[in-house]
Amino acid sequence: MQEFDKKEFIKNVEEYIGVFFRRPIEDATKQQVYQGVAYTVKNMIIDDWLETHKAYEEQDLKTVYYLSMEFLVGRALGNMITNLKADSSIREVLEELGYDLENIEDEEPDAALGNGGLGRLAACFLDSLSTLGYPAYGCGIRYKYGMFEQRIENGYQVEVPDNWLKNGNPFEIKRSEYATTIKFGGYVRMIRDEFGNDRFIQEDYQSVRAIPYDMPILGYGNHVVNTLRIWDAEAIDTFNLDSFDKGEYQKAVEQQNLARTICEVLYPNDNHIAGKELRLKQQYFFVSASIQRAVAKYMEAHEDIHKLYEKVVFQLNDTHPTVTVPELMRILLDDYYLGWEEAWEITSKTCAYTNHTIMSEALEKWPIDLFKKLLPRIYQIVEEINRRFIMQILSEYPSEAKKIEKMAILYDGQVRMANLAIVGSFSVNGVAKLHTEILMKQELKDFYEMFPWKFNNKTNGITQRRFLLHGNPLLASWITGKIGDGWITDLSQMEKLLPYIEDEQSRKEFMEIKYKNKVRLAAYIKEKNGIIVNPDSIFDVQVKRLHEYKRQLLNILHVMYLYNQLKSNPEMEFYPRTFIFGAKASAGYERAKAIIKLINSVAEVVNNDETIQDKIKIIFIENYRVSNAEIIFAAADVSEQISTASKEASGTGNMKFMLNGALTLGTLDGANVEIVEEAGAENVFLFGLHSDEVIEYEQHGGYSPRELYNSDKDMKRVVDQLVDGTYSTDKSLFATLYDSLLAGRGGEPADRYFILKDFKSYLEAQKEVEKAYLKKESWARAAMRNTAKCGKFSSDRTIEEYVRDIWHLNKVHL
Ligand code: DL6
Repeated sequence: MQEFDKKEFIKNVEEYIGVFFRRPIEDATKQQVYQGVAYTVKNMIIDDWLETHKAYEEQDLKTVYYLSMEFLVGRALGNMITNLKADSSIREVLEELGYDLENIEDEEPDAALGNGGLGRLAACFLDSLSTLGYPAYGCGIRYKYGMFEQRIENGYQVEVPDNWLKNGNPFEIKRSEYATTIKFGGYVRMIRDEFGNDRFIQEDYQSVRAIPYDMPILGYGNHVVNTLRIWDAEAIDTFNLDSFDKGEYQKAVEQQNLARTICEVLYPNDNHIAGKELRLKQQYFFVSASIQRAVAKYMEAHEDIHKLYEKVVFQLNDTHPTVTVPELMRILLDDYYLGWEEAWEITSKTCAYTNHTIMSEALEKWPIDLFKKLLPRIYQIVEEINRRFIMQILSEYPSEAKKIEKMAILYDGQVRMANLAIVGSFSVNGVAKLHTEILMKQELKDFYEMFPWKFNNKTNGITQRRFLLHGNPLLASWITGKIGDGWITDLSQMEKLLPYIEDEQSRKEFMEIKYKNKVRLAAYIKEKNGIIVNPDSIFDVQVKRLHEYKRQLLNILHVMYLYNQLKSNPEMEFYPRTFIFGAKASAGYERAKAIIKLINSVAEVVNNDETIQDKIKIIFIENYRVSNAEIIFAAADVSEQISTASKEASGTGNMKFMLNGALTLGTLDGANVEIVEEAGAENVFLFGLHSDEVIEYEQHGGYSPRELYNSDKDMKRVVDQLVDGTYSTDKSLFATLYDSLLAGRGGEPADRYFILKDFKSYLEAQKEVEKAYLKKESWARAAMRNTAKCGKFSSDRTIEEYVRDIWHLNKVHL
């Protein structure tokens, strides 16, 4: 990266626009200017990208391959400009050309290659790895269609395909030279080679070509550029006459179709596994391509495959890439002709697994028949891993037959991916203290007893560069003015803000910035929703995927309750509140979609009821995604983190709100527990059952929500309003939600997520929020304290812990 040269920059932008669009810049569309700027910015980092990789090779550094089905990177341009520290120079140049940087950034579609927290975590990790100077590849899939675009029509969610590549992607580079072949199906034949050894070969398979596209991941101001490598599929044999003649026409067509479908679309399920064959194909496709390439790259510079783990570590982001374990075994056994024990030693010293959920519907299991048909050689290897593992269980626990039932990899006609991941990895981590504890004490108890040394916790984190420096420039520069810019790469320095909490002027400035950010969000809402919201009201925000365990239903039931109160007592003391929601529901998740419709139906009634004088506004932000998230976090007063205790593994939105000075209203779940530890319980609003209480109820068949409902008239009223026509002329519209609270379904207990159980305590906590907000000075203190104490939640800290305890990487010297 050279010094910023304004003339050169303009010349480059003009040249790109000329070459690509045959237009002078004056006539270019905004999209064309964006492309010109994006190519120019990429050009500014190309040399650093090359230099970084040269240095990795020269210094022979160990590399982490972060294998993930999802990378929710969002937009790249703004982030690169931030990390290049070129924000003000480029902003100035664009202004001279008559453009506003934000407007140009808005031309870039989000790279929405992920659902929610898991994918965004992967993106934050890449940012931190580069900023800290550690060698890393993100390995994933180049979905043609990412997370769907959400439109709200008549209050309903409508899914529109996200054609994010329609204008091309200026930041990617196709690397055809690293294409690899991936085989599916067929059968495995054993042959005896010339040295008398048994070899396994796959025959009569279908194959596709995996082609990598590389995207640069730039560190902050340090010239380090790592790579996000996403794989696309291409057909190997297009119609060749040869296969046509041999009657293999059908096969050629099938191979084409396979290539066309494999990377077509991201499965839009969060914490829920659809179990479709195509999904398993996607998993094996990107894993096999990434592992083959990683091993080949290692062997280009090293001689001894036995030492692979000294230079390579594969981190499995949830169970989705678990086929890494048998795939690496396959490569070592079949391509490098190693014996089982030596192959296993290498594999189990190279793979590490992160668990991101305990939700049973998210635990991956594949029917053996499907697995075997699609991946016959991989299945054979899994069978052998399982056989040996069962022997080990039998020898360690000779009198505990139950252990096999619980721990076997192959059981009851299924391949249990978490079990395979644990057995094949040297490290198993959870993503927040509480989550890891639950894994060790409950969900994975037997594995923990058998392999205690594998288990560890790595509390999630987020990158302050995107979610403060880029997303909240006003606050970022105020902080830098007070404590210097060290926080950008060392978030623990935020503690230096603590003394300013006692300074009245600083508190005033801090809250003025919050107010301006609320005005910015209000303008966005006015533009997108056509609704005017009052920036003086409390901005109470819940943005995240829609899932019953995240309890958006609890939130809206509380709003319905408040509305009832105001209607029956218009003069009651009430501080105006704007309830802001943003959430996508999986396309097939009926109850989640009904909750979206309910929020919008309540909004329709309440927002248009003049008698309540705008005291409550309800806003549903359409198409919640990384780019609009940045402005939402900056504007929030209250951060709703209200999942049923024990269900949210960590949460990361909670950290982004805290960073931006919002106060958490939450349960003691996931990383909220650690937020309380850092911010102090007096600066957080807690309510609800604790995780051990929830688990206790679950183990003993739940509780009786109907009793509660019958004994609490306010609760009864809001629950009844789901089906009495208050919010819909069609009284059956929300019956599914009513039933979920009171009746349950198909063996599922009523109120599985303890919404009614926690209702009263949530109402009380909400009342506390209102009271606290009225005390302006102490609210400002608490808000500042949240920002000042968020140091722990930087993904830089998380990555340093992964490096220290799991990956053992060294920093590059440039
Ligand atoms: O670890 C990242 C993120 C956590 O913050 C969330 O609490 C958790 O729900 C999420 N887990 C998943 C599990 N996925 N599947 N499938 O998305 O991980």
